[in-house]
Amino acid sequence: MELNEKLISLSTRFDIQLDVESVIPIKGGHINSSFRLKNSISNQPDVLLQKVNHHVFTDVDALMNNLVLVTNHIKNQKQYREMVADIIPTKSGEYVLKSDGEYWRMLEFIDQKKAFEVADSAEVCRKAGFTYGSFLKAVEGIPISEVNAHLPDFHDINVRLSQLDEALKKPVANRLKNAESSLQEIDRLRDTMSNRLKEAKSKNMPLRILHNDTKLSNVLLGERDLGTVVDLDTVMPGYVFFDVGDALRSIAVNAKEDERDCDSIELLSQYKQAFVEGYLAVTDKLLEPVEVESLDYAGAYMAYIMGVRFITDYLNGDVYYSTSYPEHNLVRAKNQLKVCALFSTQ
Ligand code: GN1
Ligand code: MG
Repeated sequence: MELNEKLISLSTRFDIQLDVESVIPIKGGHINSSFRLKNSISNQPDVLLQKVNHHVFTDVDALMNNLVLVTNHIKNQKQYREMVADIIPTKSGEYVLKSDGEYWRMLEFIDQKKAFEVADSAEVCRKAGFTYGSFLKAVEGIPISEVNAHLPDFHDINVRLSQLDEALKKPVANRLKNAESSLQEIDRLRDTMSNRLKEAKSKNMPLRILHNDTKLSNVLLGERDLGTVVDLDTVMPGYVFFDVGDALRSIAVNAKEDERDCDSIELLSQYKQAFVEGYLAVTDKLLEPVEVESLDYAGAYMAYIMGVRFITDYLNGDVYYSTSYPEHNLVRAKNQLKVCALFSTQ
């Protein structure tokens, strides 16, 4: 069956009035496949149909439990309602459709707000900070024990470094040499980064319910300060500097994460400041001093972890992230290590 035909046929299994006018693939994500289905029925929203990558998300039910839990909790708070998209269940009342060994879900498509790859003003950064900060606040009432850590140790640098060490034992032919300078940079910062995590643990930094993929393009912004947070696949417990750092590595730089020309990458301190201001405007009463202190190294830590993850996947032969050309993961790794260096020396 042709792809569009398949998508239209899958869409009929969901509980919504839908007459598909066209299918638009959504680019940008490295893991799931996403499609906007334009709806020709008036007063009915367009929808987002997504195939959840169950090779990466090996426990789709645990992921979906988190998504439903967090979405319902946020929707029940009037002031935050528009911060998440509606989940559209199947006609038999399930949140995920299992079909031919694949996992499909449907969400409301938000078209009144806009996603940014790279920030173009401090205002965008402030609103992104305000929205991600509001997310942290809005999920406060959920007992953390109810949230599944379905990708364990997701932002644990020691685990990521040991995955790199594993990859180094059997790298794909000819790739080790190209990775050399990145590996040296990773070694140089190894102890510093791993100490960050050690410190967080020893200082009893609280674990909170995080988004865990807070890049700029995962927040949709409009006129109001509060935007909509998308891609809730990695909602899991973690330390607040994971979310702030992940946001800063994309918000406070002038380039995309796969910009090849590393010399052109610059840190934009006014953007960093605007994001943090927006974030703290909502969370300052919530955060403990040890968490506020951690924001200083958040960007460096998360850019480092991305550098480690990208180079690991490069050495493994691009088995995790989708890539558009053979050196794509290497380019991403060098880029993120440059961003890390910029954050570390500022
Ligand atoms: C992946 O879902 P997507 O493509 O936005 C990854 C994130 C990385 C990101 C790098 C489950 O996110 O951790 O930060 O790529 N998600 C997973 O852009 O590994
Ligand atoms: Mg994601």
